[in-house]
Amino acid sequence: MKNLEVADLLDKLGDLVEANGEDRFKVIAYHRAATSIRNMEKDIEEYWREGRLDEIQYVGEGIAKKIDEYLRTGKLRVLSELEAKVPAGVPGLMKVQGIGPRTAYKLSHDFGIASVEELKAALESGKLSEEFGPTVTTSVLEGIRKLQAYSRRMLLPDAEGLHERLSSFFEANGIRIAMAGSLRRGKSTVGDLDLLSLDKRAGELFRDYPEVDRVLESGTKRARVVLKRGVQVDLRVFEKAEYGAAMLYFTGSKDHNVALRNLAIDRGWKLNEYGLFEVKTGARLAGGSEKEVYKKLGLTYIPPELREDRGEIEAAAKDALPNLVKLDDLKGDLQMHSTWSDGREELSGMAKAAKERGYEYMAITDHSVSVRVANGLSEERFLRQWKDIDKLNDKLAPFRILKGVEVEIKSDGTPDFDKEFLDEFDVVGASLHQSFNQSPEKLTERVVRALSQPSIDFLCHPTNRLLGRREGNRLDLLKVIRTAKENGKMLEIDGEPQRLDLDDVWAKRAMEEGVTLVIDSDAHSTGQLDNLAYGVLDGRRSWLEAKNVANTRSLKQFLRFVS
Ligand code: DGT
Ligand code: CA
Ligand code: CA
Ligand code: ZN
Repeated sequence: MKNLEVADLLDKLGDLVEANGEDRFKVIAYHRAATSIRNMEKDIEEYWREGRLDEIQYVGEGIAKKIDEYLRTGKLRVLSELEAKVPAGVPGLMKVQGIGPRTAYKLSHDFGIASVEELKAALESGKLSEEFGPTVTTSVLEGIRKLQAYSRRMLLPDAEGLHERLSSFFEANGIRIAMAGSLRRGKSTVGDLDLLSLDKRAGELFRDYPEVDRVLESGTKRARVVLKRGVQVDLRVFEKAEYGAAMLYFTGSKDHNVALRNLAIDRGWKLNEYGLFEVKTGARLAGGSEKEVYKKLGLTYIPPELREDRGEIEAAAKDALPNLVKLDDLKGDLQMHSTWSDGREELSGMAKAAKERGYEYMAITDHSVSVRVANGLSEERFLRQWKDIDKLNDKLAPFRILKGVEVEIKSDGTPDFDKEFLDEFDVVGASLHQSFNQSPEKLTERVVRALSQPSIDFLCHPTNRLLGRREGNRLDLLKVIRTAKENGKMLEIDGEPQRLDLDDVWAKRAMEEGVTLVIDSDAHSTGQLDNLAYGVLDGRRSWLEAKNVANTRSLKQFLRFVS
């Protein structure tokens, strides 16, 4: 599957076209097509073979031709030409607000500046003072800060922490604020925080908030501040009659909003952050609550996690939204580690903590022998661990510790242990921790081979992405999903906030293809058992119902399911 490859190609083309000083509309068109291809679920080569590339959203005739050239020949002539023309650092520099193609070219050509970091250093050292006056220097530095803050999106727990501290500070001062934006939608990374309030004093109060670095704006209707850790917070204040529409608008996503607004337009209405109005008379039709706005538009209430314009509006129109899985539905946790391998807590501590959380069962899934950096267990050490497990199970019954393993898939696609030994475990997850430098084809083959092993129950963190640090392996996920389906294997949503792997797009796809998912914490300490909640959020964003998740089953049903 070449979707990501083609999307990257178009983004690169857009950057170079922009650096070459060409038409803005062309640039936007390339990036828009790239995003659309990156997020689409269908294989682009399917479209290509059927000659239907131009049916992809935002792919017009010109872009379709380029994709065709690339898929046919593996090359794109215009791209090579542009690469020869545009100096290497230029596209990167142009990402800074206030740096256009000409300035970027000059910086690269005359000053040898090839990256944003180098630009920042040069500005701060005064090396560019003859080129840029003090006002421009300040605004370019601000542009760099914003860009870097953007590329350093927060992980969900960070954003939640900021929000919790903010709302208790406001509450202590008698003011209620509510969260909107990507955080309310439960997205795995959050750019900035969006808050709403009904209280006109809210904006002013920001000045007293200890974590504020700079107040950009603060009034009775809106405030914008930058926190010390570089995150921006936007606050808007609305009237009660507007509050639902405002909540809807600022929760987003933008695509969801656009789709709702189009529904309104079709009916001769207008939808914005103040309400739903009749265009002709200006009369207010709805706005006090989100539910009311949805209802008026002929939709059932859509939970924030689904608001991405990925089919939720069509489903809500037919009253066919999924009944999303909840944390409470989970009866056990299926991936965690102890001091036997790389965990920080002893097995007994993990088990007690899991039992205290009200689970019926947990699987301890320490690493297998070849993962030396994680102190992986040999067969002999597993045998000893099982004795511990048996003793603990006597003590903690009816709670049950399942004998599990996160078995390494070696570079040739075979697991660390042979079938006989693997069959002794109650549950077997398989994963890759090494040899990521293999080609996507090879990595896919490795995973496909692992999913053909009868003793393996599920694939752990399928892409191995680490948010903000490492892109996932470029597996052919569709092939992985279909292999899982054919072989009756499960795929994991790893709840560790840096992973959340499978992500919401692919977990949804897996579910649609009939694959059962596992949601687990991958905890390496008792506190990290909380990761389960992030996994559930990812699952909700993936449209999963309880029945799609293996560990919503009772112990008895689960054991039957994996036997
Ligand atoms: P983030 O902060 O990058 O993680 O993502 P969001 O979704 O929080 O986006 P943000 O903070 O830029 O804007 C908050 C919400 O405001 C967004 O989800 C939808 C709404 N919004 C922002 N800009 C536009 C726009 O141009 N059109 C529409 N319809 N809605 C917008
Ligand atoms: Ca936001
Ligand atoms: Ca915002
Ligand atoms: Zn792992």
